[in-house]
Amino acid sequence: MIKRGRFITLEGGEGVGKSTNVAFVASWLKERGIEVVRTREPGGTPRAEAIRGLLLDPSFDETLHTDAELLLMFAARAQHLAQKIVPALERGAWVVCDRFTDATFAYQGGGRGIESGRIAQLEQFVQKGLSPDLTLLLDMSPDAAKERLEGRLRDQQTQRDRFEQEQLSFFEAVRHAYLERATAAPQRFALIDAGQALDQVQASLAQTLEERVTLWQ
Ligand code: Z5A
Repeated sequence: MIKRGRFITLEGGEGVGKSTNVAFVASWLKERGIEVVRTREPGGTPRAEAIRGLLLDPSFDETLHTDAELLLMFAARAQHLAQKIVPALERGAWVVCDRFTDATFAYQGGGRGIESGRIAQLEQFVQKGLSPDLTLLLDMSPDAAKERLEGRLRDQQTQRDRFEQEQLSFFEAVRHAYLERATAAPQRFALIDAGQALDQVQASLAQTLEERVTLWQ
């Protein structure tokens, strides 16, 4: 049997520190001699990034239908899997991805109210059984995460994207859906308290990686 690389995802609501900690996880693995491909969703390849642009752009004078949003997420994912994730795993590299299908269950399922069975059908169609080996769920109150994000939006003077314009109740539903998924698959998920100071968050991530990576090698 071909030994494939491991697939690690980081998940959580907006502003919980996924981008910051994807970099931390990737360098932790590289320091141990592992080839790492760092990527994100929606996006990760030029065409999938173009779909990301469509999904996040708040400037259209037309609402995006929830089914169209769901299908675009999976269209980007199909491209990302075919062009980047699967080839990397097959050559033995490890993939560290900022968001994946748990985000679809949380945002399009929990947030938008799409029935999870319909999302699971697309998951099966697009992923054909491939799923992450480990999902690091960065969890904190959406209220506190929003404050962090406000600081960043102020510093970088960037506009809110289509998701960042949602109300707090939307992000509370997203958090609830993530926690339900973590409870349903405790062997895949590791729950990290993202409300702690960054060095404590990264100490928790390092401890989780130490435990899991040792098991895999
Ligand atoms: N989406 C979806 O609906 N369905 C799907 O299937 C997928 C995605 C895949 C784009 O994702 C949107 O797509 C997303 C869900 C939707 N929208 N939302 N919300 P994204 O991942 O690009 O968007 P995001 O979650 O909004 O990412 P973000 O704003 O970049 O947040 P983050 O990556 O989690 O946080 P960060 O940039 O690492 O940190 C935020 C700030 O906090 C920054 O200034 C850090 O320096 C600071 N920070 C980080 N950690 C700490 C700690 N521990 N203490 C204090 N400050 C900290």
